[in-house]
Amino acid sequence: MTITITAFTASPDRGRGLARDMPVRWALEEVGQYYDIRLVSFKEMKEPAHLAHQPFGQIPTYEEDGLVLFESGAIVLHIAGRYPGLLSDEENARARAIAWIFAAQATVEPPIVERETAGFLEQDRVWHEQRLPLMEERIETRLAQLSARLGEADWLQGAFSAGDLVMVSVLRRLNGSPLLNAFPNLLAYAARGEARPAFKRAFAAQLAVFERRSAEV
Ligand code: GTB
Repeated sequence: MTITITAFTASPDRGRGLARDMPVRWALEEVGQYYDIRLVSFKEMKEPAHLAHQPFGQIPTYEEDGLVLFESGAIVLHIAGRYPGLLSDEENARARAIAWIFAAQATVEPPIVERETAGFLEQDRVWHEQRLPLMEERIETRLAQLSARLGEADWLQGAFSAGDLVMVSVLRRLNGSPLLNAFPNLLAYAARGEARPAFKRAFAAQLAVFERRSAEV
């Protein structure tokens, strides 16, 4: 059965590939699985049909053979477990690569999202200016720790894995930011991820949605 995933009809990232359908697309491209996309508007995301698939009214979702999944990390893990190419066959290496999926979304990403959200929603608050350096410090701490662990290696756990795919997806949220630019090995790591043919195909596919939509409106 064809895999179907959901993505924004009109992504607020304007084709930059920062929404969370991107790691799912990328994972499917890495393992060579064809997929269909169902585009959903902000309104449709909050309606019962979509909520039955994603209880929080968000994208992405994933459907395959009667399985409906949500949470981009869980979806990438499922793809990596089901199809070869994103997780080692060696048990310990596999477990450690999975740990990096969790580290990316549960440890590195939260301060990045906190600052992003504050930028969107709290800029007019009197305390925003005071809070900003604290938020940036938390991001810097995580990046410094990640940078120290990666060192001069190409990937976090031996060969490229689902852990790298999710970690690079998280770092991309800081594209162009001095916070990321301060860590040349992380910049090079993210660039290595973006240079992968599977990433390029996934990026082009989401960009095509944005361009088609822009031509229509
Ligand atoms: N933990 C969930 C997962 O990983 O799947 C989080 C899913 C999520 O945050 N989805 C967002 C969403 O559906 C889109 S990706 N938001 C609509 C809503 O909550 O009503 C997050 C995102 C959105 C926009 C940008 N951007 O514009 O750059 C980047 C990332």
